[in-house]
Amino acid sequence: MAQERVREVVEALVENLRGVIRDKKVNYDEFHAAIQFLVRLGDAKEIPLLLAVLLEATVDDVTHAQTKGSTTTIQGPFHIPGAPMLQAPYKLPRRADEPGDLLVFSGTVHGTDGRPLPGAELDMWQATGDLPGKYSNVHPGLPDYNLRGRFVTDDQGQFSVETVVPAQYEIRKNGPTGELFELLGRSAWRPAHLHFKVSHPDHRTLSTQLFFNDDQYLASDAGNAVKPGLVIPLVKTEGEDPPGFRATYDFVLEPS
Ligand code: MBD
Ligand code: FE
Repeated sequence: MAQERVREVVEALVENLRGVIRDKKVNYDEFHAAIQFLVRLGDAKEIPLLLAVLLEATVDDVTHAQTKGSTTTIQGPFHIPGAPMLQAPYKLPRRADEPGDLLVFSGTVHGTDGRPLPGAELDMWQATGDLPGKYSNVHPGLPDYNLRGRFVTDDQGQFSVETVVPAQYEIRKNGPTGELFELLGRSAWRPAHLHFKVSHPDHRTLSTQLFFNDDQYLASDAGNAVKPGLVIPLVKTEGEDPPGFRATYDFVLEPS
């Protein structure tokens, strides 16, 4: 980052924080409690989590206000680069006894000019189907890259991937972020969601999430990530064994 820019942003940040100290007459006990909180946050490795839920939606807003592509939303703290490249027919890696209902998620990727984009890469990750949802490589007890994978669109710009319906996610209660939410009287729950980074040469990479109709946490997402265009129906598949769900979405990338 250019030194000039670091100065500009850090000076504004410090000036704003000093303003809060003056306005609220923050005292020494409170100052030391804030330091302790930040130390605990770091020790618990929750700095990415807290910044994602408190601030990332605003970064998304200022970055993507003018986008002509699909609705974006926050990437969140749990993306892991280098997820397995899948071979068709695509199936996110999952355990033999993976809990949850089967989900076939399909759709297309196209440009803002309406042309399909063959060879677009979708990097997809999600929580498990048991409540509250858990992420591999984050929460213990799951195989590496469970429910994480990358795959590409076919020559029609289409894709289809088999996975399970994710469960709603709750920020853990026994960590600094969960304790802060409790103190603020805020819900620590996120509605069930699928995460995506969609990329293609000469196009802007799209980071987004998809949610499902009728989720009880859509209006109170702890991550502040829900936007109207990102809520899709889960359609029950009739007469299939085992029974499951289908969902579809068409991603639109803008040229870079
Ligand atoms: C998540 O799963 C998530 O996606 C975000 C943004 C914050 C906390 C947990
Ligand atoms: Fe998530």
